[in-house]
Amino acid sequence: MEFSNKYVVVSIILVAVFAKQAFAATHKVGDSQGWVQSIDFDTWASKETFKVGDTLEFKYSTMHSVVELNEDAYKNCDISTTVKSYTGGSNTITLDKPGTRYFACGTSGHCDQGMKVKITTVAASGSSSTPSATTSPSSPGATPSTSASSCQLHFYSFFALAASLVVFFM
Ligand SMILES: [Cu+2]
Repeated sequence: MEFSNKYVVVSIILVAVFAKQAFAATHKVGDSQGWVQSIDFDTWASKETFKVGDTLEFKYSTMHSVVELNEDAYKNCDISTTVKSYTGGSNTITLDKPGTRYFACGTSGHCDQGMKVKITTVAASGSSSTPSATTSPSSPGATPSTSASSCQLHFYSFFALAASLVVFFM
């Protein structure tokens, strides 16, 4: 009896560890189209929930790049003063803390054409703590995305994995 109790504890720990990882989602900017000029990225971002630990994935052709800007530079599409810049066609950026980060394309003129996105990251713990400041003015009819439900699917598959491990060792 004591023996199996030990595995119950181990399984709970396993589930907790896997669940934490499973909830870290990857957000592909622009979904299947990627980082291009023809997407309204504010609308895209409004359908996503960005949590600490999640990653942003930028995929783009060589005519583009990614620059991280401060708020003022973002508003003015001033790509001359960057916080950080990324090139190469594929970049993964980790959202390591709560707050708002600003990204644009570093190619001249592209930011003005709409290649810009504001990402507001919320704390990962409280799953229902949506920030009050993430309202996007350009998306009145946006529906919630499927990323939350895919997170849950991951969670349940990891739970099943952990549970089967426990059964196996018992
Ligand atoms: Cu561009």
